[in-house]
Amino acid sequence: MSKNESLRKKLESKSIVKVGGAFDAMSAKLVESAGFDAIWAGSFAISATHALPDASILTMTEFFDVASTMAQTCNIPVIADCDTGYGGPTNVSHTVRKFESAGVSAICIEDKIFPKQNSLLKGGKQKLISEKEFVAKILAARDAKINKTFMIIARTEALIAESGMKEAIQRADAYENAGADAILIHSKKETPDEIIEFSELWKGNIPLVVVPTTYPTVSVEELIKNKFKMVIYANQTLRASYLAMNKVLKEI
Ligand code: SPV
Ligand code: MG
Repeated sequence: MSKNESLRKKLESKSIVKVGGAFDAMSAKLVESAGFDAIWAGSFAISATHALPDASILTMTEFFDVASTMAQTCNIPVIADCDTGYGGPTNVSHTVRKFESAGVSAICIEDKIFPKQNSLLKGGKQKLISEKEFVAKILAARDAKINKTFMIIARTEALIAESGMKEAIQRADAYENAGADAILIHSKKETPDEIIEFSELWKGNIPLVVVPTTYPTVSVEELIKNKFKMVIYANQTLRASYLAMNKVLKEI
């Protein structure tokens, strides 16, 4: 079974798919050895390893090099965080072709303006592109994939941008109708209330994904109870390595 098929199968058969964030092949291997279902090649962590902020500064090729090395070295699926898709629909088409042919199993693109700022940045300016513009990116992504098992995860930042629950639901519907294979609903709140409200109101039929960085105490059971099918622990390996390296270096 291909890694793409295994990700699809896990989404169907498991109560929830657990994804661990990584920033290079070594951290990705550690995520794999720890028993996670898939690897998140996160833009925050990969930018940080270049001593850069998560603000659309690295190029698509730089993110691609990291994700493709992970895909070459790991036996579990890699999900690449492709930010805003590195441009318009044509850039998204090219991105899908590159990442899919390198053995990455899914890309995630988000509905913010380029250049974007990290969703959790204190005082960050979070601006969305229009629903119509983002739908055009999803259509381009859907049409560019060669194998139907490759996944396009559409991430709405409507709650991050404080555009309201109604806007988040409407966008998730539009993205599903455009051909997204999953919806990532992101929140910067310190409790899961907002994403739980979203899951109660949204009547979509594709898997719902969360990144509980600001509400890390939410239990997997609570996520399962609220119909979430994938949870991404986005930058734990980065934080762990930063703390460990700092400690060891200071002790020398
Ligand atoms: C990342 O890990 O790059 C993400 C998740 O996109 S977050 O940092 O929460 O925006
Ligand atoms: Mg990111």
